[in-house]
This record gives sequence, C-alpha cells and structure tokens, in this order.
Amino acid sequence: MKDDILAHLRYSLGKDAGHAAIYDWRMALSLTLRDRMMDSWFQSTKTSYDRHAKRVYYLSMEFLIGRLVEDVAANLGLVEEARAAVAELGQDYDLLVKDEPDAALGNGGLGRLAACFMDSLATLGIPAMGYGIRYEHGLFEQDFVEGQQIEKPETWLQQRHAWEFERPEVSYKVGFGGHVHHHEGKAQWHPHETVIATAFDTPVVGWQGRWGNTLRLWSARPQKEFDLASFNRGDYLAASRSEALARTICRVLYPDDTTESGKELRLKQEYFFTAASIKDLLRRFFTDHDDIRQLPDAAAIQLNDTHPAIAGPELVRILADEHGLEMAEAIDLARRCLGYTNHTLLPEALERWPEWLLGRVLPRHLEIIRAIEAGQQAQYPGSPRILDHGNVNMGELAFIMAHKVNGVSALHTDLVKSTVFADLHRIHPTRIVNQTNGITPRRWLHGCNPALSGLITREIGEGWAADLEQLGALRTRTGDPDFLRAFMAAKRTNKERLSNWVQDHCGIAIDPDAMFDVQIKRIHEYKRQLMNILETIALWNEMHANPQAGWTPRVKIFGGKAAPGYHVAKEIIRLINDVAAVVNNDPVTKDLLKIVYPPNYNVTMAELLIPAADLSEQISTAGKEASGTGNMKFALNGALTIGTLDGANVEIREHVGAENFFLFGLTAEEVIERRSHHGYARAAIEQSPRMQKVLAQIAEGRFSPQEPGRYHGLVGNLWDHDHFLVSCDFDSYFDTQRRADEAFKHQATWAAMALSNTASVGWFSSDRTIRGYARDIWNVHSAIDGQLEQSA
Ligand code: T68
Repeated sequence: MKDDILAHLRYSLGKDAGHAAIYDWRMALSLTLRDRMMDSWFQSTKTSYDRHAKRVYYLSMEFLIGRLVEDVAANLGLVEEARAAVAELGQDYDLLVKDEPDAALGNGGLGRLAACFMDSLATLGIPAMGYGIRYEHGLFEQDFVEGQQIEKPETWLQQRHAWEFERPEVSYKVGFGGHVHHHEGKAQWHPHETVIATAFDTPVVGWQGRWGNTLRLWSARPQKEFDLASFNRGDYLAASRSEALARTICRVLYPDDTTESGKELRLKQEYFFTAASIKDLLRRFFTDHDDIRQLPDAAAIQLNDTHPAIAGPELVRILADEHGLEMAEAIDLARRCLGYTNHTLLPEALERWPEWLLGRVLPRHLEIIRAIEAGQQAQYPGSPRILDHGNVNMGELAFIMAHKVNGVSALHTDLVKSTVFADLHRIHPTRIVNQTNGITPRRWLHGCNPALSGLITREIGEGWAADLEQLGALRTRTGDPDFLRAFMAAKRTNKERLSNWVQDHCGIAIDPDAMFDVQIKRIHEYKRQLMNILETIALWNEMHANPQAGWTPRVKIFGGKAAPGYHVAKEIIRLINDVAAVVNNDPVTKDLLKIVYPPNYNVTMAELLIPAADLSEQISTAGKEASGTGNMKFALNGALTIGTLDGANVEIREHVGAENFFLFGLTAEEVIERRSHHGYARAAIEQSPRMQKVLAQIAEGRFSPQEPGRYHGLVGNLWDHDHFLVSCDFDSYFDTQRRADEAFKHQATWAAMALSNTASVGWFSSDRTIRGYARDIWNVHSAIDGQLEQSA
C-alpha cells in the first residue's frame, strides 16, 4: 500500500513526496483505496449481467454521504494497513482523514437515508444503482454572526473528488419546453432546449468488499458547447447562452428541508436527473432484452419522495411514444416498475406544480398526466385528483403511478393511510406498506465509535457489523458490573474527545462528567428546538436560585441548520445563541449548566456528537416526524432517549423497553384533539408558572438587552397560536427531564439502561429495512448466497 500511495502521488497527482501537501497525501491514499474496490465492483457488474439479475434503481435528489476514506477502508478491512502505510510515509493518518470535505449532497434525513441504503444494498449483494445529481455546491455552510445564521456556499468540488469516475461516453440528451406534434394518433415531443447529462460514477462497496454497486450522479453540460459564429460576430452573450441553463441545472442543492420551493429550476433539476436515469436504465435493459414488456422483471425503480415523481409520466412517454404501446398498457407497465416512498405529512412539504409551469417546461408530460388522471377517474370515479385547481399534485401522481407506496415508520404509515392518502388507500387497500427506516451500523457504530465497537467485538465477536441483531447477546451483560464499567469507560472516552473538540472549536470548557444532552437535526418548529431552549432557561432559573440543590450538571448541545428563507427557524437559532451567551457567563451556574451550539452541523459532526451523548432529544410534536433516524443512531451508541410517541420513537421504545426510555407529551391523537380547543396555548401557559416566567424573561429582553423586543414575535406566537403545542407539552417535558437527572445520578443503573438501548436496537439496521423493501416492494434477490435469508 505504501508503494501504491507513492505511485499515485507521483503519477496521478504529479507530486513528489518532498513537495506533497496534506491534500496530495489524502488524494493518493483515497486513490489507493479506490483501486482496491475495482475487482469487487467489476465482478459484481459482471455477475449481474451474467445472471440477468433484476436491479434496483434508487432515484433520489439527495445523497448525504459525508466522508469516505475511513468508510471505504473499513468496508475493505484495510484500516490498519492504511494507517501503517501512511505512518511509514511520515504522515498522520488522522490528519489525512480530517482533510476530506463532507460530500454534503443532501439536506437531512431523507438524503442520509439514501446514503445508508446504498451501503446496505452493497452489503447485502443486491444489484442496485443510486441515481442523483452531482451538485457543484452541496448544502450551504452555516456560520453564526452575533448569534445569527449566515449561509456561505459550500465548495466541495473546488478540490478533485477522489472517488468518482467521469463517464463522458455515458451521456444523454434531456429536453425542456417546446411543443408536441400529434399525427395519426401518435405524439412526438419537440423540445425547445436541450442539455446533455453526463454520468459520474462512484463505486459503493459493501461490508468486507464482497459486492459493489454504483452511485451514478448526473452533471449537465450544454449541447452546443459554444456558438463560434456568434462569438466571431462579437455577440459574446449569445455565444454562451446555451451554456447558461446547463451550468445552472446542477449548480446548487436546494436548501429547503421539508418545504416545497415551487421554483422552475427545481422542476428542471427533477426532470433532468430523472430523465437521464430512465434513459440509462432502459439502455442497460436493452443490452439483454428485446421485449419492453419484460421491464418489470428487470428493473425496480424506487422514488425517494415525490422529487423524481416525473419518472412515471416519463416512462409512459417512452413506452407509448417511442415503443408504440397503448396508453393504458404503458401506464400499467410503468406502474409495475415503480415504488414511491413518502417522507412527510406536512401539507407545506407536499410538492405541487402549477399546471401552466409544468405544461411549459414539459408539455408532453402534462398531456400524459391528463391521460393518467382520465384512466384513474374512468376506473375509480371520484378518485382524488392529480390535477386540481390549476395544480399538479405530485403526491397523488406518485401514488397512482406506483405499485407500492411506503411510509417510513409504523406510526407514519398508519397516518399516511388515515390522512394524506386516505381516499386513495380506500381505493387501493393493499398499495400502502410500511418499511421502518434504518441506519447503517458500519458508519454509525463501527466507524464513528471505535471505543464501543472494539468493546463489543471483544465481547461477542465481529459478526454484529453485518448482522446487527447479534447485539441482543449484550442484554445478558446488563447485570455484569465489569462489563457496565467498560461500557461507560467507552462513553467516557467519547465524551472526552468531544470536550476537547468543543474547547478548541467553541472556546467553551465542558465537563465530561456532566450529562451530555444533544439535539441535532434541521431546525424546524415541529422538531421543537424552541421547547428545548425554553426548558433550558427554566432549568437555569432554578439552578441559579438554588445552586446547592444537588443538580445533575448538564451540557445542552444543539446542532442544525435552518432553511435560509425560514424566518422563525432562524429566530430560534438566534435565541439559542443569545441564551447561551448569558448562561455560559453566569458564575453561579458555571459548574452546572453549559449550552453549546457549534455552527455547520453535518455528517462528520454527527459522527463526533452521537457517540458522546448521554441523552438524545427526540421531542417533535407527535404525528409530525415521519420517522427520524438520528433517534436510532443515538440509541445504538448507548444514549437514552427523551421523546414523544412520534415516528420511529414508538418502535424504538418498544424494542428497548419503556423502562429505558423517557417518554412524555401528548400522543398524535391527543394533539389533534387539543388543537380543536380554542385558546389551548394560552390555557396551558396560564397553568404553568414556570413557563410564564421563562416567556416573560425572553419578552423583557433578558437575553437580548441591546434589543429587548427581539423575540416579541416568537413569544407572542406561543401565547396566541403555538401550532406545535410547545405550551401543552412543556411541563411534562420539564418533569421528565428531572427524572432523567435523577436517573443519571445513579451511574450503575444508568449504565444498564444505556446498554439495554445498544443491545436492543439491532432491528434498526438499514440492512433489515432493505430486506423489507427487497421482499415487499422490489421482488429482488441477493447475488451473494444466504444474504436475504435473515428475517426482514
Ligand atoms: C425526513 N425528511 C423526515 N426531507 O423528516 C424524517 N424534504 O422524519 C425521516 O426520518 C427522513 O426523512 C427519512 O425518511 C427529509 O429529510 C427533506 O430533506 C426534504 C428535502 C427537500 C424537500 C423536501
């Protein structure tokens, strides 16, 4: 490996060892590791072709991958060898690892789920391809200036991306606009503008390198590079006009988590990558088939939310207009290939395009959507409408065009059936299925938590990384004081690592003996970071008034970004930072309470925070969080959850046992009921002197003395509206936090509870989730014998 690193330094990077910078060393190491994926990758592709295996195509606008050096090295079993080789070359392996920028091609849970699925598909040996967009700028970088979020462009591609292969020969034309020509019952679309989609492939090799799939991300380039005639005439603008669209299409990831942006460029991004992906999978299909009617036996196309929902009409367009199928048959055939995953019930997040806009950008697709609608209405009169009040409802379109629709946790799936898609569910009672989300144990335990994973491997062997339910064997150790001590020593190691990092990056000294209480996720009203900071203020008030009362010292840690246009979320960020500035400087409570909010939360920061957490905050308003996946990562790493009965929290609590979970708050049903009472928020606040005091302090400018009115809007909204019921759950949240304080004082019992969490969440491996999709939705098989036999 040492020789290979040196060879890459010299021949791939053009540097000699004496002049190489960290970047060069990191690139040389990455290329060396990439080489070691090739045999498995090629062999997998060959096996898939030889066996005419059915493939999964996972279409997602987002893949939130993070760093890859350690991930690849671990999957290939090469960490020790790489570390030694780098050391022999006089370099620091950990510094090289830290030099890699996160591939941040996603907003949050939806994009990270896609990345975990890629890891599990490869580990299980399921022939699959991930399709997405190679954004030039991933999710914006967050900074705080005087406590306020500012956004800076992210620039991961300013350096070479070590892991990808550009495939100029894998290119497709994607058209926009223009008109449709109808002649003798045949339709032909003549687009007005065209861009070229070019593939960039990243190999994804699973655990122990036994199977490799591809993540194929599309980049756009202009069809006519450059109009030389215009240029020579001196018309420089006209000369580069054709470049403009191509350059903008994959320029930037939309930073809206769970809101719908309704922008023409977004629609073009969606169609761009979907159309290229469908063309690509059809080209592959025709290398070993000649009858298009066999497509459902060869391709399972999964839509990660409605963002690629135009895949339905696009496939129908190709089947009908290019392969001559009757419209009804084309629709039916397309449906047998398609599955749709729903990730949200929030009405503001459901995609709807104005009909005029969709018709202008994709005129033939609008005609086909009308045909889909007509077919549905003819067969099921009164069925919910795709086209409605001048809008195209992408949720209804995806539902009607998919043979299976899935929710992402048991509760969420029930709510999908009883709310957003209630009418469609009555018409198609077997279409909606549940697939509770999961996380890859390779990154989220083995990779991020060497202290704990080393201990587990010494105790039960190394099989758990590919079969996470083996952690169940640890349940017998909850009564073993020696093992519990070792378990807590691993936690302590991670807490010290985090404490040092917080000192270096935030300039705040925190005590590893304090309870580390962590809430990391996008900032959103429904996720209720506001309730957390209100509770923090209440706790501070009581600590300050009575510092000798035997408090459990706490460090409140926040992480997360707000969508740039989401005003309330940005106010919440500012409030947290304002409160931190006051609390962290209070000499009375300095050993009892600290608030830490490092800017620019991302996958890499999650890998540092989660292993160090004692308490996991999963406090959304019940019925709003579709699943959550951070909740699973914390439990796996031995944090206890304080949470509501929402999303996958419900199932986590069932697995770890009610006695190992701090439950509070209204249920989803009670939330609906409570909202029907006029003035519910005011009534709840009037019953809570504690909350009143906190709100008064904020409103009086206790945390913003330079601008006392800064949070009048935020506070006023809690009294008068409080759509997410912070007021109603506040007291029960506060009381439950005090129960957690008490429990933490008894470290031996706490350790047993924490270990029960780690030991009981093996079911939340994304391997289990993918087995479920393979069986219930895709009807695909592993190409590695025995891999799908474990129960899904
Ligand atoms: C999340 N959704 C859910 N959306 O909120 C979370 N949306 O409960 C769930 O665990 C996770 O999906 C995986 O199922 C998102 O992350 C987005 O990021 C998003 C992005 C663009 C537009 C809409």
